[in-house]
Amino acid sequence: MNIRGIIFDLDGVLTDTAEYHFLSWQRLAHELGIPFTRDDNEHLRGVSRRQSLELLLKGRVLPEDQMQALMERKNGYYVESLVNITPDDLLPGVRPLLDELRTAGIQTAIGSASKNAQEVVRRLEIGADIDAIADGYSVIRPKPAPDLFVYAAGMLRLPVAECVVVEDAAAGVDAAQAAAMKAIGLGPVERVGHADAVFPDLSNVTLKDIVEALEARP
Ligand code: B16
Ligand code: MG
Repeated sequence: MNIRGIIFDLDGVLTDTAEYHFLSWQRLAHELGIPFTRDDNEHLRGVSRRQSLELLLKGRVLPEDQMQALMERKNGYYVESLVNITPDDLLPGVRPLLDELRTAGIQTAIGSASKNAQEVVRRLEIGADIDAIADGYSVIRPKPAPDLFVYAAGMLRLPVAECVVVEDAAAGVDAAQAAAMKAIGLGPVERVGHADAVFPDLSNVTLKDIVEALEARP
């Protein structure tokens, strides 16, 4: 395939903001008297803010104004923690891969469910390496709907068939495939084994590795 664009998920792919999401949801859960563990947090990987709250509430249904207030409270805690993010928080392999893609003339985008993606990109200081950001404000339907990645490809002005998605969440891999894009899954096969190619993370992963891994799949 002729790869002209790579669309990266943010949390779990370029950086690990999952810990900050965890601490923020845990603080909220504690205030509400609801148990919330690291295992519970794994189920929130790549999941939208609203769906995360619904999972945290374990089926309890609250009036809409209370849902909004709880999402805002959690986001306040999360935003407070973003001051800790520096370029050192780029996950292993990200910096060299972004440099290689820039040299190779491959376009790059972010396709993140987060409404805080712009701020995280700013703090990671990768704005100059990324050609387009599709985030939690870009589309209505969250992953696994294909919308966010189709939107990102549109921002790059590339056909979906020439874009590859890199994702750490099962719903993100589903979204890429629903958008008719090849998906690189990062993490355990139990989570992302349905991707077109799987790596543990981006450490030492080159453009050639990505192309060869995708070509190796029938
Ligand atoms: P926010 P990604 C996702 O980021 C996170 O993995 C997920 O835990 C979070 O709930 C979601 O963004 C929304 O984030 O509350 O900041 O809008 O993996 O899609 O980059
Ligand atoms: Mg993710």
